[in-house]
Amino acid sequence: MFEVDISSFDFSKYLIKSRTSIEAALDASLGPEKPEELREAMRYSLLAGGKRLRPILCLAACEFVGGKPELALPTAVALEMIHTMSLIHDDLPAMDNDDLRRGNPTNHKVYGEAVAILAGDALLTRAFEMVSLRSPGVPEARLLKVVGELSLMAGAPGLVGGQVVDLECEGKDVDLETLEFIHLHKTGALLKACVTTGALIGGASREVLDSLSIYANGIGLAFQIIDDVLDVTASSDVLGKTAGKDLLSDKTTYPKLLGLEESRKRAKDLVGKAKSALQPWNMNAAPLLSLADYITNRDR
Ligand code: GRG
Repeated sequence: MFEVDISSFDFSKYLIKSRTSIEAALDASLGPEKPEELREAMRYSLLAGGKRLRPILCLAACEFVGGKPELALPTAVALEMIHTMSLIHDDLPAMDNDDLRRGNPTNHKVYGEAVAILAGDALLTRAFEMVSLRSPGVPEARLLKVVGELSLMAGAPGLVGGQVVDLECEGKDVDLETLEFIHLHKTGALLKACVTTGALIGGASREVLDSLSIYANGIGLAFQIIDDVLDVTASSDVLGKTAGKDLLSDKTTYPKLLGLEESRKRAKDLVGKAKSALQPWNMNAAPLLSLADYITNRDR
């Protein structure tokens, strides 16, 4: 089997370079919207920092299949817009009711609930505009597939469905199977969309897409397990969001069901399997392999 040596890959440099191009594209993506308050509310959350893991994954998947990452940049921006929209709505009083996000007061604390909901709506719809109308140089047939993938992963079969089950389960005893369903939909679906859309733009074959789906499912679940672990072990200052929130809202999490050590081990195993799915392909795998490790080693 083909083994990829990533020891000479400078991942820190890669992260800085990717984040720099993503921040510039995010900044340029919000035009002179009217009214001003909507524009401000959209910019407030979209440009508030964050790890930018989703757009980076999209660019890395495009590179993996031999595509030019700059062609995937508008879709990478779209993914960050959908993610940011989901955070704004998740923080609302009707959902997680949180005051702190990315180290700042949440959107509705600054702009009020109505504008926060509408800023989320505007980011979600702008995401589809980025793909369908603002992706020069990408064949339309590929863009159509990307739109389809984003619709599925963000909607009822993905994020929205996962969030509904998550809310329904608050305060109830939840088994591992239900918890895995929540994590794979609420968090994993969008991470999967990052990988598949980047690969679609790069022109991936069905076989490569299948391997990338296995990779994406593994890192998606591992990402949320580590999120559960960090909720217990990290401070609000480091996380930029309220720590200890899961215990407070009586949520079932991996640490609650399996303990911290077993949760960490499970995330590590998932990442190992995710990386193995890429091994058969003699492609530009160093960024995706390093991103998988980053998911389990991160502290925020
Ligand atoms: C997308 C149509 C549509 C609706 C949204 C509110 C909702 C439905 C879903 C909630 C999804 C949610 C907030 C899942 C949690 C995902 C998660 C672990 C977020 C934290 O991601 P990080 O750590 O955050 O990557 P940063 O700030 O670094 O980007």
